[in-house]
Amino acid sequence: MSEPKRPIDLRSDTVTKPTQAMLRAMTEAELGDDVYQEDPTVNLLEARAAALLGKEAALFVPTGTMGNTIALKLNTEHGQEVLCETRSHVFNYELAMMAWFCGCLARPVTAPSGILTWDLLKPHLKPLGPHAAPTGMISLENTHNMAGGTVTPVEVTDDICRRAHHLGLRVHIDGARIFNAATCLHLPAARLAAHADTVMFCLSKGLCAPAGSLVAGSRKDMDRARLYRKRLGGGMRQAGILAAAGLLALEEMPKRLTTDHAHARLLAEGLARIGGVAIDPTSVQTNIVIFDLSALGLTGSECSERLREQGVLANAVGEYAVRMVTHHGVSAAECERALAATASVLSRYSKASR
Ligand code: TLP
Repeated sequence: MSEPKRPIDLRSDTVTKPTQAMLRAMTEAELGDDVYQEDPTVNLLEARAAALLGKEAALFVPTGTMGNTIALKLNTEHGQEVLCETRSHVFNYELAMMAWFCGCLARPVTAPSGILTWDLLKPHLKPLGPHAAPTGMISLENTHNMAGGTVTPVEVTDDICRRAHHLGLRVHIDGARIFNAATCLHLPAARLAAHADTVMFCLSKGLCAPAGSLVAGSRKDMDRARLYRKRLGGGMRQAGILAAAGLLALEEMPKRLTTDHAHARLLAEGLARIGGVAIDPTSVQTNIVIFDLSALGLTGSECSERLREQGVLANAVGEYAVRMVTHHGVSAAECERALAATASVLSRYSKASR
């Protein structure tokens, strides 16, 4: 009997597994108690991350959500508003942590392609008034996940930072996938975050580490961040086991992200050829492909179910939208197979909708 084929998992780049080299490094890592700041591997990772992001210091945190929460807390006071994009992760996917932990209200601003500009933000800026909560900060997302992995041009980020600072407002970048953005722009990640006050990036997405993210910023902010991390229960002990994988993730993995981006383009171009699928392949800049099925009257969750039966995993991300994310664990051949499965599933609906 032939082995059943493993599913092609396009749900997210979070499903990536550590490489053999990472697993080896994890068993060999030098360890200490990181709450005492005595884990040499964590210390090394934090120094390396700070250097790569061009900041004075960085802090290792278990998740991107905790990193964003800490950064938002550093940049705001209770009772302020946080300007963020309508589809942003900090607004929709972090269990209202900006309200729960930071005491702030999100002020969502809709941007085409998820790319906020000063012109879009400006009408929403507010001083303290008898009725209005003042704007405390701006949170950007680069790449923008739910806008389809779009990349903010560096001039746009610079402009927002410069004008925000002029008004005394701080800027955070949710750079969960900042290395994908840097790869797309052919720029170092440090350049993308050059003028932001804080930046968070994840090791556990396209970079394949099993867990962990980093927040980077000024030394003073990172000292405070360490206390917030402890309050949130994120003070890990021999975390060097994870940091060892993180160091390799930073060393080895950014250079292979172009492959994920090429695979995403391949998926997008194939999807665009399937009748009833709405997607502009030229808008796919990184490793995230979001397509719309409203012309077929097929919901995202139904499509996801039908694809699962064909051995393809993809998440619904809207009533009629489905997301496919490429990563280290999927080859070009598997993308082709996923496309064939999608075409086969959707052909039933295109007939039904005629
Ligand atoms: N994104 C996950 C889901 O939570 C949606 C995914 O599968 O894409 N910022 C951005 C832009 C993210 O995409 C994510 C995770 C996070 C922050 C949070 O990271 P974790 O999952 O480590 O808390």
